[in-house]
Amino acid sequence: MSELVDKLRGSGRRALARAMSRVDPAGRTDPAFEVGLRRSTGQVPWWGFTGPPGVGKSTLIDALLVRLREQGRRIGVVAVDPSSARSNGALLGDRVRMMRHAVDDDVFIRSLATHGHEGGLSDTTIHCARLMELAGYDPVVIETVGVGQNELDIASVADLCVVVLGPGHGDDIQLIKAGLLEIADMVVVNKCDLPESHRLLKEVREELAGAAFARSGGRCEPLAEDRSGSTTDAAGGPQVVELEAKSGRGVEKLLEQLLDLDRARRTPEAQAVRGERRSLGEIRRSAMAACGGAIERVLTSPEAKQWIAQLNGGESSLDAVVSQLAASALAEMQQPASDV
Ligand SMILES: Nc1nc2c(ncn2[C@@H]2O[C@H](COP(=O)(O)OP(=O)(O)OP(=O)(O)O)[C@@H](O)[C@H]2O)c(=O)[nH]1
Ligand SMILES: [Mg+2]
Repeated sequence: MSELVDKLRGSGRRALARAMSRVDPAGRTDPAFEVGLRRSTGQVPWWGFTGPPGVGKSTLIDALLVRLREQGRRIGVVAVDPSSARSNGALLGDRVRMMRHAVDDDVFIRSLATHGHEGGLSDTTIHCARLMELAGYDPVVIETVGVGQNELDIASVADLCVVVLGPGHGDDIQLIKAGLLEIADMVVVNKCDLPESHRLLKEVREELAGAAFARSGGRCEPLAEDRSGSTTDAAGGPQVVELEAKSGRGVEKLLEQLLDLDRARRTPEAQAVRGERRSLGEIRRSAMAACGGAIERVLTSPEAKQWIAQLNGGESSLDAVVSQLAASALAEMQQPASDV
């Protein structure tokens, strides 16, 4: 397996596409391959773009791709779609948006459906990003749709989080309230060619000012204008960038800021933090999935019927039933896979 990992190092798109087909969407990737991949990656910061559907994430990434290609960079893009909420047509949308790069050997775009993974991110996303890194794509960009609290998962995977918002997407304010801004290294307000963007910008800045006020323990920290013209709060909050992805206005400046952040995240210290954070996220996601699956299986067993009757008849407390369930689920998880 490690030879396969070695072969992929700096490989072309055909080899990479073949390797990706080995990454099982159900998450049962060969453990030795997975270990080899993990050991051989982690140097490249991954750039995450998240935000409501249709806000312009793919258009923005496409515009960044053009500029990164001019700098001679090879870029990998993983576009994740929550399959439950979207049609196949929409999934194709990301590719269409970035179609002009399809013939470019140095841009690799992979669209992934999430197959019910609540966080929108699955092990497959991470494996694909690792494969791209191994094949020499740098940066690796991950696009996810911010549809709710679970989307905050991107923060455990990406090293640099760009939250994209836009006027006319009614759920923006809810997302802001749901903590989306907290995971942002940068907040992009896109579609600033539309007049309604002023209101959104105002709301975002107010929310960030409120968060900065809370962080500083109640001192008033005014929003400061940095040298590139975007605003940042003095208490270390994210920068707010005004953008028109479609016309390209503001993209150059955003890229400069992204590259600055990217450089800062290539130190050995940042790499160590990244490794720990990714591993914690992977363990958490896998363990949650395994526990959830085992609990569901036990709940449909004859044993569970007894517990339900006992609870219903007032013979057991809920705590007692949950303890029994947990013990049975644990035993289930510890059985060899062939016994399950
Ligand atoms: N007016 C305006 N429209 C834009 C701008 N950027 C993108 N759009 C349009 O917004 C629509 C959605 O763009 P996408 O890039 O597909 O948005 P997305 O966030 O990737 O969408 P999903 O992947 O489906 O969530 C398209 O019709 C774009 O042309 C902009 O700066 N101004
Ligand atoms: Mg998109």
